[in-house]
Amino acid sequence: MTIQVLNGANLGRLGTREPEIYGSTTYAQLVDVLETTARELELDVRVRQTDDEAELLRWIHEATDAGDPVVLNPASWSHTSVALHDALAALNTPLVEVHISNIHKREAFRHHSYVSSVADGVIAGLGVEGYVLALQWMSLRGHR
Ligand code: CA2
Repeated sequence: MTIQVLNGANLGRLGTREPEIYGSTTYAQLVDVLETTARELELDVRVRQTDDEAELLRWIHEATDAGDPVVLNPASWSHTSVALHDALAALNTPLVEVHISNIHKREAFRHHSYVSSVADGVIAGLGVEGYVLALQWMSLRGHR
């Protein structure tokens, strides 16, 4: 079983602008941190990012078929995508939604997420450490 850490639109640009909102960690550094954390927790993880919503849907279908847990930062698709909600509703493994920023402290259009109602848990506003916490929860729950 592999924990799929999936990242949506524009997160590959992390660390290049808006450090006051998203911090200064680059996407490559985030991948490094998560791979190191996974080794320490003896978890098998795969970290990916896409700017293509269809590709993200495909990865979720693959995780569903493989029975893989998912840590997901859906980025802007959180606020727009019923297709993402529908794909995730079919996932029969743990799902943690992660947002680097606290979406509830920001513009009103970010306050609703189509993902939260099908997630086991939501972490928002704790920076990139939110992903580490999600992996720790997976480990505590024995999802490895
Ligand atoms: O806080 C989060 O993690 C978000 O999911 C990030 C999304 C945003 O649309 C959500 O409302 C909240 C934005 C991802 C774009 O990230 C960038 C970061 C730095 C530079 C460019 C893009």
